[in-house]
Amino acid sequence: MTIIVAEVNNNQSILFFSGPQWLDSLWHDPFAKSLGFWCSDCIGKVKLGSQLNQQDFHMLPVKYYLWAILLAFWPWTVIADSVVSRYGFSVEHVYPHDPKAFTQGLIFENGRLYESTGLKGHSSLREIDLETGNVLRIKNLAPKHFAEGLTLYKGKLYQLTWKSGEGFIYDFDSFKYLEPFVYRYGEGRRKPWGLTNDGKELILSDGSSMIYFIDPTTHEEIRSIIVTRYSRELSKINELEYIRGEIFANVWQSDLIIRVDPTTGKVIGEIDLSELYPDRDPNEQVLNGIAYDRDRDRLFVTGKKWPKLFEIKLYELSTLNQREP
Ligand SMILES: [Ca+2]
Repeated sequence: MTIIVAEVNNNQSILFFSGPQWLDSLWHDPFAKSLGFWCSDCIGKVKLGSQLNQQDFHMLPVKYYLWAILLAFWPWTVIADSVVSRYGFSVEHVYPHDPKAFTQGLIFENGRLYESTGLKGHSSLREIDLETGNVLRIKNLAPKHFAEGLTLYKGKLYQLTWKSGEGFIYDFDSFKYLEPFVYRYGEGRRKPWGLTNDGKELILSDGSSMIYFIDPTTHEEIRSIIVTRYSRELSKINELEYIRGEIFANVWQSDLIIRVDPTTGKVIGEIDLSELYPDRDPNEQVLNGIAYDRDRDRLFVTGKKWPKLFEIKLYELSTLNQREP
């Protein structure tokens, strides 16, 4: 049997195969850009676009066979309520964005964008005119800092740094530095990535599958969730935006934005943005940066060193309720 895996729009996948074998199970992992399959006498996981011959199946690691056994006894009724809605998008407006800005945090407030840019020697806090992309105000960080996520909570801007051990809190109106944002969440080494808030607590990611809820005053961790997609942990959670009761999140090096239930950590929706800016450098110019205009219900997205920032509108494509592990 030969299987050829192709990918068409919106992560829809097509399998072409010769031979009479019936595929008993098929699951698609867009984050690994792979397809898993399980047929009457085979089990495997292949990258999209690849070609496999039957003899390759016997070369697959033992763990896939163990996975097959697990799948056979998987309690499908438990998964039945794990529904991930899929969203398409339309581009409403395209705005200029500084192609040197290594976007790590992005928010929208009072008609303007506020951005945290990363990389040592290039890290900054910026106020940006949406229409022109012009930087209206900038606070450059010391070269030793690598800035990360950004959020606005009760008149104060909270900006993370990746490895400096603490972040910065500024007065929103004056950009004046007020005090450090002390990292007290989690355990062990703390290297935060993304930041947002729900009006009560700061919400922080660190590149793992964890999302932490933090008291804005004491900086103590209140609770945490583990992001899961079809009961599997999903890591590399990056830039965040709290939007109408959900956490929207970039997943590092992925073209998908996930929508996470803040109570359970379950992925309840995903937006495929692979067609948004296809001309980018796939290694460096990764999708990162979500901002929301509450007053006009506008959603803005961009990426690291993207020359453009997009206002997009979402529409529901379908609801997946696959028999996925
Ligand atoms: Ca954001």
